[in-house]
Amino acid sequence: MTDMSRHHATADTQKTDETTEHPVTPGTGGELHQTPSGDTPRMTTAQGAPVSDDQNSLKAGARGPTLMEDFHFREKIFHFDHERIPERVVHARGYGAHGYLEVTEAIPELTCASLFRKKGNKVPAFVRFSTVAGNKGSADLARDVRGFAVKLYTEDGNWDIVGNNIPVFFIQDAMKFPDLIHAAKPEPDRGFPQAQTAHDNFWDFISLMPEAMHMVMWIMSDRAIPRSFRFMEGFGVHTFRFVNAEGKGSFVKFHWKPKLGLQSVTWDEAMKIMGADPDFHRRDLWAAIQAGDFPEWELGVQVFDDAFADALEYDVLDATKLIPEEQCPVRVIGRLVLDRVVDNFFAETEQVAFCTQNIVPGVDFTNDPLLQGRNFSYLDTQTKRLGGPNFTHIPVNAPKCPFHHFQQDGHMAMHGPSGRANYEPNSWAQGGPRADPRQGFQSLAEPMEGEKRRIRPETFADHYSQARQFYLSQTPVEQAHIAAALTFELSKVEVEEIRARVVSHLPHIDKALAQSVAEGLGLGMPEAAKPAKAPIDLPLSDKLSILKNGPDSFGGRKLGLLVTDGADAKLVKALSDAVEAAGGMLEVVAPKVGGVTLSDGSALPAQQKIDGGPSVLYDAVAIIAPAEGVEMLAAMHPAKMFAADAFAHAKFIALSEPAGGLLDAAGVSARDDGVISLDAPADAKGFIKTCGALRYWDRVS
Ligand code: HDE
Repeated sequence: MTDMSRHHATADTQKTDETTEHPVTPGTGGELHQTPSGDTPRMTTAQGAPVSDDQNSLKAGARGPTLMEDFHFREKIFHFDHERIPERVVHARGYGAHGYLEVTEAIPELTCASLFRKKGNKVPAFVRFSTVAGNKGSADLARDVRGFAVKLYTEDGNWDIVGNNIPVFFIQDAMKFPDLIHAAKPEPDRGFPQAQTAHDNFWDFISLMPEAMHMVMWIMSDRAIPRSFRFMEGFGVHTFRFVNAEGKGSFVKFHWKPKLGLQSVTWDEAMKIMGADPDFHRRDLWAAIQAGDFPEWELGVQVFDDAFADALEYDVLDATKLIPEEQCPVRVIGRLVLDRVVDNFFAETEQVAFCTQNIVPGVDFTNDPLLQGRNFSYLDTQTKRLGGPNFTHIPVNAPKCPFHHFQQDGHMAMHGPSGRANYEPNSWAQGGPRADPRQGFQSLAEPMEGEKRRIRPETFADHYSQARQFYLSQTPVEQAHIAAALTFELSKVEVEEIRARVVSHLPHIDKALAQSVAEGLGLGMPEAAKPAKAPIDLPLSDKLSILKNGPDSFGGRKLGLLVTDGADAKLVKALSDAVEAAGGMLEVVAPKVGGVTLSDGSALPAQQKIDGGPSVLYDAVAIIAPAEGVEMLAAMHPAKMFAADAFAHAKFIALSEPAGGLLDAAGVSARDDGVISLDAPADAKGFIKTCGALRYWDRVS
């Protein structure tokens, strides 16, 4: 890498936002031609030859043909032609960052993983968040599961926990994954719709796969439209094994809990954010890390034994089921902090290769048929995507511990075994690495028996009980969002039988939900589907709700402040101080991006011009403007939408004395406890404290 950094722009030069002055000399064709100066390196070809002119190809005469011998031109175009690699078949759109995992509680009694031997152990981590269905260029706010893939570079090798922000999955057996994904992705004849499940193929498949019903409740909930990666949970989904030094195994489920609490947006906001800022989530992560506001999650584990597993009403090998935290508490054993953005998106985020089979001594798989299938898929897909078996030579994928093996050659081999020995056993003095029966990876010595058959176990047959448990554990607002999402999605389905077939599953979850969706679709209530196993009532779990687990803090959240010339400087300052004190962020929105002149004559720069900064981009809004300013805003459609949307999306709104006029102009005559007057600077602190509730849900419930 040091060699390469001589030739490439360094991380520092890439990240600087300052411009530099280059001496400009006229090129032969009269174009601007920049020459090296100061710290600017001299441009070279990829082979290192210095380049004299990067504007003009080599020609026979000023107006003559381009010459084949122009190696700089040919190399430049050739490389450009090869810039793309296949995008991930799922999870194509994603965003990654570096950080670390620190162990906060040693658990040697549970696992011999070296990482968990001592409190305070710290290993580097790379995390990539993603959506599933959309392509690389799709919008961040699509209704979808979010990938939450974590690579831990431990001293015993790389450990990948390739999870999601939803703790269950659609299907029980990996055999159905290609069908699920084909059904969710754009329909094959027409190539649309992009990044959404609101179409016939998806719901046709779902309606015929009742095992998906639990996951359907989650993806129709606000979990599928998170406010930011920073405010979502992560789950390993499958049941894994911990294995301790005595070879004793226990079951384990992995959880990531965001320090800033959970938060989602509403569907109407999601749709508008997709237009206003399709990069909303990646921009948020980048900005938070660059501001030193490092996102953090707790690593928690649910650990249990065979007796606990056997006593459950369902099978812990079934990935469509979870274990409620009330039944098996999450024990926090570490913290994950993301503190560094990537130097290069392609080299790191695009080329990172997560593999579920990357585990370390002390961790093991279970027989979950979905996990077993994934263990084949990830290695296979990386070979296709990254062009060969040497993807572990790419820095983001390479272990950071010493590694020695006899694998060699292949495309793009960066290193190989040195010396004569490239096989084992051998009798050479420098004979290379040897397996270590004591320290090497040991699988849990789990007894196996049974007939060789293609079969789904009986213990996987209950498809509705946990869907019901999830739905009934939500607040009324959240339940209403699930009903609205189902109605929205099924309204995009053209074939009525498919809509009806989906609705026929809902009475097993909740009769009122089924009724509400049927009514929303203008559909008579269809006969209920015949369940493989009759659902039962399970205890409710508050931990399954987002709103019951809100942060009660504005920390990490963003206030949109709409101002005009003449806005009260003292109010603006008080508000800005209150946001800062709460650990939040403030973005100024104004009629012009150049900003405004405040009442005391000082200049306040804006980050957004009003039509580029709609209120959907903010967690709460404030409008501070004098009477003339309000009059001006009232005549501007984006300003009226700013106010009307903030109100419709149940946001807290602070208004300086005449600013209520903008709400009136936007057709919002109602006022409630979520609309707060900002009469004096002293009111600012109280407003931001109130914003800790994130939304004034009473307005819409
Ligand atoms: Fe994946 N999945 N998956 N998946 N998955 C991929 O690997 C697959 C499943 C998940 O940021 C692919 O590198 C199969 C569950 C994440 O790079 C591929 C099955 C969960 C990511 C693949 C599943 C996930 C992937 C595509 C059913 C949550 C993105 C590109 C048996 C626990 C990782 C790639 C990143 C990516 C296969 C089901 C999470 C094709 C066969 C369940 C977060 O290998």
